[in-house]
Amino acid sequence: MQLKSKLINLVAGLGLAALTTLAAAQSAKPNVVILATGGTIAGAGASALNSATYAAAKVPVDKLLAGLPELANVANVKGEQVSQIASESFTNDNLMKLGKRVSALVKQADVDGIVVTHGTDTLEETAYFLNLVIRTSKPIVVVGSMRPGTALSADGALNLYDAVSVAASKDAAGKGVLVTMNDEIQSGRDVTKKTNIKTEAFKSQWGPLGMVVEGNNYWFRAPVKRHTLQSEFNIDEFEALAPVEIVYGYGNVSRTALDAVGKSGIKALIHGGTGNGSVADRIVPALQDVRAKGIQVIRSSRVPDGFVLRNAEQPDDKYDWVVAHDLNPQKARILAAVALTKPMDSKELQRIFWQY
Ligand code: DAS
Repeated sequence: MQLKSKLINLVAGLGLAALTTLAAAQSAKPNVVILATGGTIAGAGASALNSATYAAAKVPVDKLLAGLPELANVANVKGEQVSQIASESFTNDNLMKLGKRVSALVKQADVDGIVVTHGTDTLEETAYFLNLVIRTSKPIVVVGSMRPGTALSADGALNLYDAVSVAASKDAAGKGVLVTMNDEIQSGRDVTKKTNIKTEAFKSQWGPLGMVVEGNNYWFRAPVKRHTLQSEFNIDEFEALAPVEIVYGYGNVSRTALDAVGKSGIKALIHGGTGNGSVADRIVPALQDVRAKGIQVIRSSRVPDGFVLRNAEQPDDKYDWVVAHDLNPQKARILAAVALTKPMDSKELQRIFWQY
């Protein structure tokens, strides 16, 4: 009888020790929350050969995490399904709902980092939005994939592992919102989807901030524009983004689209011009009419790289227009939509475009 009770005590003791060790190991690991929104990273195709033909936003976050047990090596992860959509269908309401959740989570002492899984089509817009309005130095990493998890050489699993690894890293704090795609760590402000059909799709004209390889971060530069804790914008202080639309410049362009958009109740119009933000001579009066209605006019460019010079292609001082600096039209829309949640004149808006 004595031997039996000794054996039971021994096993109980060993079990307790193992549990204590496990608990200690878990408490030693950072806590990362994964907010899933949909996209290809949650996509599924009919066969392994369908790397480009598939349905996005099908796999729930719990299944994504269950398929990647290696995440437990780097962090204690929890998943939340914020939405399940292809990101080309994102709206300002989707951005606000996601941003409010991120803002609430980063205030929690038991949250060390956030990962947002997202479609790649508008990933750059969401990453820039969070970069502007979330007041935290904790790492926030937005991640997607160019191929569904069902495809040969799918990129989602490693992109997600990299995202969690970076979000769990102390050295990723204070660098603004980050994007991990294809082994690179990009700035959420600078990165854009440059290619629409290969895994090396995301680039910044100013280069990545660094790389992540086998769970280790290698940093080579840091952002200089204002973000997160240094931002004057805070998602806790507004409930909706300002309405802003984009019109493009091209040969033979007419003012039809611009006139229609100018009547839609917007607060700013982004002109994605040719070259250095050039405006066709027949479009200048149309933009002046828009400005005369009190709508801000912001000159961006359809050309991927470079930046729009103020008073170069157009007399911005004279017309009371703003230039988008190096921001492409879709990023300029995000900044204007955030900035114009507050009343301001074009001089103040131009300062914001220089600083963010
Ligand atoms: N339609 C794309 C999107 O959801 C799929 C993707 O690349 O994520 O953004």
